[in-house]
Amino acid sequence: RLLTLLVFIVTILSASAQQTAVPDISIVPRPQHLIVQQGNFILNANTRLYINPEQHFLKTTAEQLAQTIKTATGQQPQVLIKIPRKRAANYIYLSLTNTPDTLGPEGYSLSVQPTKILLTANQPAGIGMGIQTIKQLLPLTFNFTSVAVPALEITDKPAYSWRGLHLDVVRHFFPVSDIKKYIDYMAMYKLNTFHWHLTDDQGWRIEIKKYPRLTEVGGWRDGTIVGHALERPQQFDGKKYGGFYTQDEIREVVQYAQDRNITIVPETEMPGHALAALAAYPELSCTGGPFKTEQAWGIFEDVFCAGNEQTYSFLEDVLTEVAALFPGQVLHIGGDEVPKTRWKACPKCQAKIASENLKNENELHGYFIQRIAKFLKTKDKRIIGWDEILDGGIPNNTLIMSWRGTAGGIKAAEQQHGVVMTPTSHLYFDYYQGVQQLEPLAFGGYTPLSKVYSFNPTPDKLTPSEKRFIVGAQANLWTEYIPTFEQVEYMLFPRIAAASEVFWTNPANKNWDNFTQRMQGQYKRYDALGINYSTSAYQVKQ
Ligand code: TNX
Repeated sequence: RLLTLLVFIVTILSASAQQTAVPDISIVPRPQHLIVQQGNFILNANTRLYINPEQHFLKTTAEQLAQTIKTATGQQPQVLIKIPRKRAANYIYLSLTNTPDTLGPEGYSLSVQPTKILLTANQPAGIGMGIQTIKQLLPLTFNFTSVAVPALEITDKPAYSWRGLHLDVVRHFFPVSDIKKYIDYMAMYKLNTFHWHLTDDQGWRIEIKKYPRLTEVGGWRDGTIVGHALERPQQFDGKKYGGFYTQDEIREVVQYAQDRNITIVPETEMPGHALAALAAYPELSCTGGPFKTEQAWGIFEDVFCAGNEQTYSFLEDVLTEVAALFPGQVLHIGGDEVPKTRWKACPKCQAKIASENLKNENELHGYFIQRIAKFLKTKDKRIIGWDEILDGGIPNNTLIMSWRGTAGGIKAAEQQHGVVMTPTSHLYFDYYQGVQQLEPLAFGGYTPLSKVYSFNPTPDKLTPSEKRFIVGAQANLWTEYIPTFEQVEYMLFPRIAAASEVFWTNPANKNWDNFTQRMQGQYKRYDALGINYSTSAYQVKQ
């Protein structure tokens, strides 16, 4: 008793002597409903963290919150697996509930009261999303013994179910530690789909047990790409460059993402952008090669040979391994930028066109994609492809990634295919975000923060029933001009924040001025996290 009293007095004294952090409310993406109330919840070393004992699976997520609390208060609460006592105070309680069941798979409701913080959701992913909101209510610096979290009520859920971010690890390679950071950044902004671009002309980055040469040969090239290597020979260093992920590493990343409610959609490019694979196995081309893993970027005429049966058995083997590694239901099979030059000149391709009653090489492209889709269906997977695949006809249940503007997506929705909008015009983060002369070399194009923010994934011209086929949107980060992870961060931040609001927040709640105000709080967080963000949105116009 005496001891308790003593502890109590010491706590009171130290609390009054030390600083209390009062974070501002600058949540991004903006929640659907937010009401700020009187008072604060005081988070300190006495704060308890509970999860519902019937929901053990919330433990991993709760531990992530415990770690953030440690960063804020210096003390990491233990996760207690029980219901808090009725009269308990100063606790956080996470639990799933079916009432109200209007929150959907990722929605949550957060109630911060002076005595407790209650986070409820219908499904575990909702708890994960709510925790991201709590994190944004806490400071990111040490040395506060307590934090005053403003009392508030939030009910929140996403506008779109596919909130994607893509990373090209081919043009430049990033190790697992960087990929995990990338995933953390996605989680921070409630993004849920990581499109991992793993194969292309300039490299093959995923270990395939049956075809070791894919990474032994295709994983490496003779020099780094800085822009057009061939146009800028002075920047071409001629040093062996590359890398790949082992299957163990892939599994590790998949688990890491899963713990943060992120699904990975791996991309295995076909039939184009395939030179790394052809360098390893030239017999899969129309001409027989030889080939080298490409050093420049571009569109190349040598692609997988669609007339060669070996191509299909090879790709089926590869996709069997890929399908086993990634538990998500969707696999990306590329399909973009496929020159038909080789197929035109290839007797086997012409024979295939005749035997399958196809009209031309475009239909052969369609045949190719459909055959792969059919195979993947036997593995219980559905495909997504770049909008070019619409041209050759696609099976039901195929998703379209509309990158050449929104036209492909509109066409796909009209044909009742699911659509992810990712137009170069608004969501290409390899493009400049400020005045070109003041920016580091980038791909071209111009996608400033305000333009990203202004995007509406659902085109007005669609009918209400067609609109339902827009499953979401995604930002893409191609890395031809991005050799380091520091540069990845620069291209990503703060545009990722604008994109998250496009994907999560209802259009009626979006407001540019309000967003830029909240961004001031976000920039402080980037500083605390040591993120290399761009301030180009604040450039003085020349
Ligand atoms: C087009 S987007 C490509 C990529 C490039 C990108 C650069 C797409 C499906 N294909 O191969 O990296 O432009 O912005």
